[in-house]
Amino acid sequence: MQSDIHTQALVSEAAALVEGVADQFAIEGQYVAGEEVNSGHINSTFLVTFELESGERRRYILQRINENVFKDPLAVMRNVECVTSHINWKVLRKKRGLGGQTLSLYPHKTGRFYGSGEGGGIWRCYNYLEGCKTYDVVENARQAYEAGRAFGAFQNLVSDLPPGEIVETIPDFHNTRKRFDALMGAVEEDRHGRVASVQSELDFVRGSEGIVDRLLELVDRGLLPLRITHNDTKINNVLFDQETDEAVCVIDLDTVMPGLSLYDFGDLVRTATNPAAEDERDLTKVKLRVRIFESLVEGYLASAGQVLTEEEVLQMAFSGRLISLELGMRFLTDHLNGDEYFRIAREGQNLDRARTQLCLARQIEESEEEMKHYALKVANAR
Ligand code: GN1
Ligand code: MG
Repeated sequence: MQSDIHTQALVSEAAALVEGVADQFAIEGQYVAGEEVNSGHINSTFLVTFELESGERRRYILQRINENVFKDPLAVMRNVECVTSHINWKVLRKKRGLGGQTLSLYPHKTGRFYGSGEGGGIWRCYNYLEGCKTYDVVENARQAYEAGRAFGAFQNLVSDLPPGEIVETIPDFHNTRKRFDALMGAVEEDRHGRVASVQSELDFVRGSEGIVDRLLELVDRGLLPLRITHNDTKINNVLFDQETDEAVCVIDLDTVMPGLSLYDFGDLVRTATNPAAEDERDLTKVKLRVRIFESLVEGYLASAGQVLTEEEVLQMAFSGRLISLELGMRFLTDHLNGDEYFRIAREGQNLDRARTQLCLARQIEESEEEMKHYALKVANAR
């Protein structure tokens, strides 16, 4: 389950494209190799190696932003620049304890932190943090604590950024009412004739309609604050130190936008508590591990506890259920629409993903009260 980084060789056309783009960034040395990174459902990601005159090799991450998903990639870049600069400044000047290493963007020859590639697209280049690894599945409570602490620290680090600096690059990204309505629209259209085969999934979603407005209503009533949040807090967006297994930093900042801390915590619950792959076909493997949830709470509150309100703590358990339902709805919508949003490697993959998410949402519902009390207990003990 654990990996340094999974890559695959590039075919010659892609190799030439990647080399051409890499050469336009202010990277020291000569380009020597490029590989594709197999993770993430949205952007195209490459690991590139440069060699210095001394023979030392250094690696970088080159990414092309998916413009089908991010309609305004320059706005994405402005958000990412703002957040990386702010965090770098803070880690250097004030809060060394919150993580020694951070992501940095490299300048492009145009003087910006991005450039366009042959054939279009907006590309950017990050440092590759050596000595780190990611997990698709959390193996133990300590890793969960570390992941919680890392995303809590992120929340803490960006908590004083002026909200006006960060724009909403994907409108209503976590709006669960709109996600519900989009699914119902896809059912109505049934463009690929797939609705008949997903009735039990749809029954579950319809039966859950009562919860899709819950956080939105709390926002309307002024009980939940809008913050700057990460919005894509899957467990494999945390880098762990290969030797100590401590969390080093969080990556994938494209969806940093105004949002709710609960969307971040909920997505962490969704991806960390379940020991099965997101696209697992054997649903008996999908499990809510309550012990992992508890460690996520402990880690998250340890680093973000002082910025969170009581209502945010009260909804931590619910947020895991809601975000699992949300992703269930998103994957199911995409399956019905013919897989146009999430990249797939096999037919039916988005349906499999939807099923695991709905299965997890159901299990969280069963343990929600117990989980809620645990979060309150940890918060009150602080
Ligand atoms: C997408 O590409 P990746 O893995 O970083 C998606 C997230 C989903 C996730 C599900 C911009 O993230 O919202 O939670 O897949 N990103 C976008 O695995 O839609
Ligand atoms: Mg992402």
